[in-house]
Amino acid sequence: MRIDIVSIFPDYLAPLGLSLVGRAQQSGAVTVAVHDLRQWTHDVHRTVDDSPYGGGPGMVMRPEPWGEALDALAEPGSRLLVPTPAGERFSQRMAQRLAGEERLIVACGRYEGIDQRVIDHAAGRMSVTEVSLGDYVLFGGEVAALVILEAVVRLLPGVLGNADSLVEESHSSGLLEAPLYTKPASWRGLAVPEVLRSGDHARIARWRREQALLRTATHRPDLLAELPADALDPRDREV
Ligand code: 6GU
Repeated sequence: MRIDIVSIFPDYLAPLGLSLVGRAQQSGAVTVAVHDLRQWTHDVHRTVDDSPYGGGPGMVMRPEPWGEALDALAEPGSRLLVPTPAGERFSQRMAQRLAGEERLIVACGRYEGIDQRVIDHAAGRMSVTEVSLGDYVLFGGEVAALVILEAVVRLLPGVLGNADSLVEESHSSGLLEAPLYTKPASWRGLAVPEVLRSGDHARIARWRREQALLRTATHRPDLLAELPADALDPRDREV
């Protein structure tokens, strides 16, 4: 996968060179290029924003630099991602779909957002997804891009050593993951649940399923309500 990110704060994306996303770049699973939007400005002030038509607070990103950026970066098959609190809600399912793309371009807006014509024009030549992390407002799309790309890159083939951890983890089943424990068996007077040390794999699987259901009911009842009817078996309903 190739990912091009456009931002007026390219340094904000530096963490993509670190840790496991950095390693995924070294291994060739993904290529990430960060571009400064201002390279596509032509005035001496390298202007990227202006006041909104129709009035209102703040500034809006002008369309010209974005248009030139997308002219330079778009290839057949590119998908444009635009992080915005007005977008479709990001989810593990969206991460899985995005992990199947060949090329992503991420347009990180600042201020109140990007002139809508940039998105409308881009939609005439490529797939466009406006994506939101949740119901709160950030200063710009950069941190959202970090979140989205980390979720996508870890799903790419060869990035996670253990593919099983993708099957078991929170959200892949529609439920939150059960609590985890490691050594020591007793810590500050708190014991690891006995069942996990029993070696009885069927009992352990049952316990984890119960814990996942209880946690989901407590923390995210909305997820339980969304589960398809066949996702719960009769034993689940006893929990
Ligand atoms: Cl994707 N962008 C911005 N600027 N704010 C957000 C967001 C995205 N998701 C939630 N808040």
